[in-house]
Amino acid sequence: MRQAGRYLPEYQKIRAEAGNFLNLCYTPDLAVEVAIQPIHRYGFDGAILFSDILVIPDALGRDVEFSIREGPVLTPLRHRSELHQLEPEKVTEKLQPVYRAVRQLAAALPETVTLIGFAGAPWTIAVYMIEGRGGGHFSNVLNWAQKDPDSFRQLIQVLTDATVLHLSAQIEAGAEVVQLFDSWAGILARISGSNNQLFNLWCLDPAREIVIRLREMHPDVPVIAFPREAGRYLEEYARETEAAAVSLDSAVPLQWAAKTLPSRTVLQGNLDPIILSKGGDDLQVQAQRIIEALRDRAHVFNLGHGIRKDTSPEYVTELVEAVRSTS
Ligand code: 1CP
Repeated sequence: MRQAGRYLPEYQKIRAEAGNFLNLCYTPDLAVEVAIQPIHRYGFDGAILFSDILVIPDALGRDVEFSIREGPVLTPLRHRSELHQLEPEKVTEKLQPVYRAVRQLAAALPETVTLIGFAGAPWTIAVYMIEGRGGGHFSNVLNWAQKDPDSFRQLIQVLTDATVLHLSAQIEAGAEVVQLFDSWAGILARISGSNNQLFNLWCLDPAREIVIRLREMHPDVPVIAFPREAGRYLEEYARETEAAAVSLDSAVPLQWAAKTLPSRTVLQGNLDPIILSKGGDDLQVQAQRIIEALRDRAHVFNLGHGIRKDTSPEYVTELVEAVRSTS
């Protein structure tokens, strides 16, 4: 999950200097510096590239801004007539600074630290592009997907192609693992009820296409997939996408996951970021519970979602010590 960011004073300082968030993402020296800060502070085994999932809509020519108070804001895409303006094959040209950052980061990190590249999954990016932001009722994106599935498919295909190109370029620049964030998969899981059709069409199928196309180009690079709040669709998702690893949100019951998810799938995640932000004995207890529940599985210790900005950096130190002392 996110490592850098607003909970770290050293990040705040660089963020203030950079002014605009996308500026930070597109200035390799600064992006490398903020990606390395948590590695220096905590000695994590993996470093995630400093960037954002919304560089894809930005590179596709949509207006994207990051407001300190509201988070990301985009000019909403509401008409199928606008789709022809989106050119996925141009994305890697615009995102060259991101690949330069990956290259510099790969050179700067200790050899033992794994470099993780990432992108948003097509459904989640479509949510931001159509709604113009992350929260709300999601009625525009759901209406479009259900009432005009042909043009919605066109959008998802543009985003699938752009994602494959973007992840492949990160791998060529030095990313050793890539993670696909489907942060809003839960909307589809909830409305799918007993019929998984919408979830499969817009979440599972594009993820499978991305995993398979990347594997053809880069057979040794694992893909971690994170369909947040996919609930009971997680088993089918893990099986059908063939992702090397799945990230578990904090609502996934671990005994169920350990027993049900394919044995070849590496499991990651699950610690509730709220528990980390509170620290104390409960943090120790919950970390042990996760390690214990996944003892017989290949497991990457991680959070169930991004770190909260009210998290004290000291609690992260305590968590790293607790995990290192038992595993
Ligand atoms: O260490 C890191 O921070 C790694 C880089 C990283 C990653 C992996 C950032 C930087 N963002 C992300 C992923 C990301 N971005 C996701 C997927 C993971 C998740 O679900 O959290 C999503 C949904 C976004 C979109 C986004 N960008 C949000 C969430 C808004 C919402 O709708 O809930 C926010 C707040 C941002 C801004 C952002 N991106 C990254 C940082 C450090 C920040 C905060 C920027 C700031 O104000 O300084």
